[in-house]
Amino acid sequence: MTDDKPRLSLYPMPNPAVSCPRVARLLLTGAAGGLGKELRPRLKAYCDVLRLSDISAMAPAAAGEEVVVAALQDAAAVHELLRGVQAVVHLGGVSVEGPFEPILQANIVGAYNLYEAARKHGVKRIVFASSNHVTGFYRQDEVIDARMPMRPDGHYGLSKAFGENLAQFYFDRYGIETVSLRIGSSFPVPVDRRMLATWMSYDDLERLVVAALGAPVVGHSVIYGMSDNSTTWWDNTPARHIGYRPQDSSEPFRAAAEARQPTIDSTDPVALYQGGGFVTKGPYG
Ligand code: NAI
Ligand code: 15L
Repeated sequence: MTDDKPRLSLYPMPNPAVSCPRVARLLLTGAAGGLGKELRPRLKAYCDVLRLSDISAMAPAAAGEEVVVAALQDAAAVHELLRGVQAVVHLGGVSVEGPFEPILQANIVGAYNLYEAARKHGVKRIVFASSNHVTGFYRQDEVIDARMPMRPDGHYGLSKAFGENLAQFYFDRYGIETVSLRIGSSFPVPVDRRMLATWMSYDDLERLVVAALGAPVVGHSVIYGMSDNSTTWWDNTPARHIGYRPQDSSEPFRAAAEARQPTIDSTDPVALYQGGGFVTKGPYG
């Protein structure tokens, strides 16, 4: 894609490994969270205006930014949030396993509100932060791809499965395109043996999000969010059309991760299942 607008010098330069059409107004939900804070300065290079939203407080708007505090379960607020927006990177919501009610409100009702508002405002592309926990009950000795049945590992994984189904429905019925990113573990470094397989660097996260925004035709596509790790449980071949090519790997961190976790008990569910610790959480009643 070409960028025919002059680049403002106060914007960071885009990552040279990725390309994306420039979006006039891009909405980033979950902007106060770990990944939101990381993507905030990076996504400014791909849009004229970056609208940032979260239920929590965010740093004040800088040039080229708009900051809107909103709860995803508030349909009217989410409707206003989508006004004037061309594309969305939807990170907002509960990001860990826990009791059902908060997950229901933020992740299920919230995602529904977002897609309804997108439909009403004619938004055509959403990048949805799904999770590896949609398939967390596959074993660590299985390599799976996104065409295999979902096996959510808890309330959180169920809510992300709902989000992916919602995305499929809104494409089939209304033509809104989504790339669902089944993110593994996106943190500064991989800190344990499981994360040697699931880790995605922040630079690769940017590459993935920008590829998902810029791929010309995606319908509803599902891709696992991981770096080019030597150990992997996920085959992204069916999503090669998105054009995501990770550049980083967990391998340089292997020795440190293995030293931190010298032994594993292969009968422990945490070491057995791809979802790791999430598979044993709960029940909450
Ligand atoms: P995070 O928990 O740091 O950020 C989530 C943000 O959503 C928070 O700032 C929170 O205030 C906001 N939020 C929560 N409930 C809300 C509500 N009802 N209304 C509006 N905003 C609300 O999570 P993180 O790590 O930044 O993850 C971002 C997204 O990526 C999440 O959707 C998470 O499920 C997903 N993800 C992240 C992974 C990772 O490794 N960091 C792995 C897999 C998925
Ligand atoms: C997720 O979905 C969570 O949002 C993140 O905090 C990590 O727990 C990650 O999965 C993981 O599986 O490591």
